[in-house]
Amino acid sequence: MTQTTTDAGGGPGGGAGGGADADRLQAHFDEVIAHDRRIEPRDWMPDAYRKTLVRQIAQHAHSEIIGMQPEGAWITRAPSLRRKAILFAKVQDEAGHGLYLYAAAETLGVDRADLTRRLIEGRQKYSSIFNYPTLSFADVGVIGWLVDGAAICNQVPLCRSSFGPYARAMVRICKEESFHQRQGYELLLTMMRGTEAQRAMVQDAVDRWWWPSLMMFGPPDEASPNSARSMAWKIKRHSNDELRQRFVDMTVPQAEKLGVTLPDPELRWNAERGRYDFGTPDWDELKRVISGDGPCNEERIERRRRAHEDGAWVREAAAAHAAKQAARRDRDRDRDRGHDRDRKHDREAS
Ligand code: BYC
Repeated sequence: MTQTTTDAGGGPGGGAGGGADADRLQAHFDEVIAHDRRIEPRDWMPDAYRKTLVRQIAQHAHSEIIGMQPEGAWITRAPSLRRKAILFAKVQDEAGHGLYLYAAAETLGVDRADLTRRLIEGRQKYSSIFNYPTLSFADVGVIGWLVDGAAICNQVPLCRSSFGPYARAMVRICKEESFHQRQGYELLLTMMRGTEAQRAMVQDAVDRWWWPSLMMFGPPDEASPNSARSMAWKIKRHSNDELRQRFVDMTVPQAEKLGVTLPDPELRWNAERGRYDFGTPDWDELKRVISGDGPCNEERIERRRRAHEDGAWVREAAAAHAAKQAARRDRDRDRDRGHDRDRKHDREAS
């Protein structure tokens, strides 16, 4: 079982100072990692570990928030009240995931407003998958099945990540993601039992989302600059390729049951490996999408920027309300202290 470590005297600065102190702090950190215990926000940690976590957790949080857009576009066009209520709840869950993750990032000494600014200014990334358009309601089902399915493969191991707040946030997120995946699969099963046109919509959506879903796991291991260090620190528990393979192995039987084909002529069972062989994603496409040149990058960021600006009055109102409450609490405390003083004075006088 994973345990929590004690404070080794670090704090958000993360600098170990020099000499024996630095060695002692580094040795403690290494021991915590080696014994599969957890680093907590007040523990000392190397600056590069902190930086890697901020990068990954912020990207993850941004992905959840930007990820509300492709499916959110279908809330007003859902085919029934039941589907609308389900989609509403799912998109709302994603907002919640973003909030847990921003909160986890803030324990590392960064500010959520600053992270949002970095996203809007294109200085921080979010998952490539959310730069593809949702063209039909079948896309909502396929996002649940494939995108949330890929997210589960990637994120269940993150529940054992070495940084406590991230690992704990992931436990709750994964529970909700697995519910999301089942709702997507159930929607697709329903459509596959429907008309010929509905089955064609599902197949078309699967054809469009299959390869982008495989790209969610990141570049191949030999082109993944961060993996080795993140795995040594037990932030990431498996390599990009290993998780991609797990996703394929999990998904192929589900596709067969659903009655859809996956758009990969090289996909076949390899009895020797006991795993599926599959084709190579278009890594140039992934690079283009990550660097801002996907089908919907501009639209997604513009929408996020507008939502942030439109929401400024809510943040200002909440801050003004909090300030008023704090001032009222101070006034009440001063008044109570005044009453206590008067009563003491009366007692002494009588
Ligand atoms: N898209 O060295 P690598 C969800 C970047 S939300 C964009 O392998 P790392 C959901 C990578 O950041 C799903 N960028 O990196 C929400 C790095 O760039 P920088 C989000 C990508 O970090 C709503 C560079 O490429 N999930 O499920 O070791 C509705 C080199 O890559 C991508 C997470 O965020 C990509 N696909 O591994 C429905 C999970 N891939 O930062 C569903 C947490 C790579 O050096 N994150 N890059 O400039 C991770 O597990 C890891 O960060 C990754 C990448 C596996 C994604």
